[in-house]
Amino acid sequence: LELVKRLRHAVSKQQLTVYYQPKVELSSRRISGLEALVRWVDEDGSIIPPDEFIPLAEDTGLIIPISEYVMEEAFLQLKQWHDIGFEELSIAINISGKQLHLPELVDDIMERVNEAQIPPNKVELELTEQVFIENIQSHTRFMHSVREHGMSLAIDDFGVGYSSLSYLKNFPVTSLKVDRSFVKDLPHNEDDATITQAIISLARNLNIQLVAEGIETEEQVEFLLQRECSTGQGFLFSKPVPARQITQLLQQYK
Ligand code: G
Ligand code: G
Ligand code: MN
Ligand code: NA
Repeated sequence: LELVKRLRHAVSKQQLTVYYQPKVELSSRRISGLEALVRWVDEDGSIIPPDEFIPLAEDTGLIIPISEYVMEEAFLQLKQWHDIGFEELSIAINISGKQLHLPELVDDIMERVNEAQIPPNKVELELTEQVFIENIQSHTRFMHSVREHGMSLAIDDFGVGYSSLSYLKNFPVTSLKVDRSFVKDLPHNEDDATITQAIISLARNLNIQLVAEGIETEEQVEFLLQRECSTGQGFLFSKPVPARQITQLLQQYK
């Protein structure tokens, strides 16, 4: 309960901030997009990671103002990056299952996208597998509406949930993010190599883009490139960092 109080306070006192982690084109190492990841900066300046407060925020409804803050911040930041010459960049926003019950969610997102004057096709929403498994009609409607507005839809942490591959066929998904647990022990762990290979083939055959998460070594990049997985994210390229560090990275690679 104490934590709820502190979180409520943090939201109202604007102690939240957004970090960004690059999504990288593996062959060229160019940054193609950024994932927005919320951080809580406590009174003493220490950073509280989302794992420690997102579940609580979901249970208390605080996820709604938090998500509104993250989107507003991230969309305005993307607009700035577009304006300084990086028009191709996209932004990915994590959306929790709890938010999908809001009937106005897509309209609310689109209003913010339009206000920030960014093209909807540069916005990607990341949903975890759980959302697909629940198979609630409102979720299906949400996903179709997202696509009709021209935004992209990714399945985050792919492969760790109770996967039914049928949802890849039934939902209008544009990309899959291979969970980092499969990438961690590549290329040496044979089971992980087999699973990753299978996900790559699946995505290719279904015409869905693939992003490998948690890339930390050059060997992993080599493995993925040989199997034609073209995009990745991970500490090898950059940890999640504040916007100004992303601007520096962008200018370095230009
Ligand atoms: O940034 P980090 O890797 O610690 O993130 C941990 C988890 O918190 C990730 O699974 C991510 O999806 C989730 N998360 C981070 N930022 C947000 C956010 O703005 N909204 C939601 N719903 N989840 C987030
Ligand atoms: O579930 P989601 O993918 O949204 O979570 C992103 C989280 O994964 C972030 O909190 C980020 O810190 C973490 N992450 C990103 N890249 C790496 C990596 O290369 N290694 C590890 N261990 N964690 C990573
Ligand atoms: Mn994510
Ligand atoms: Na993930």
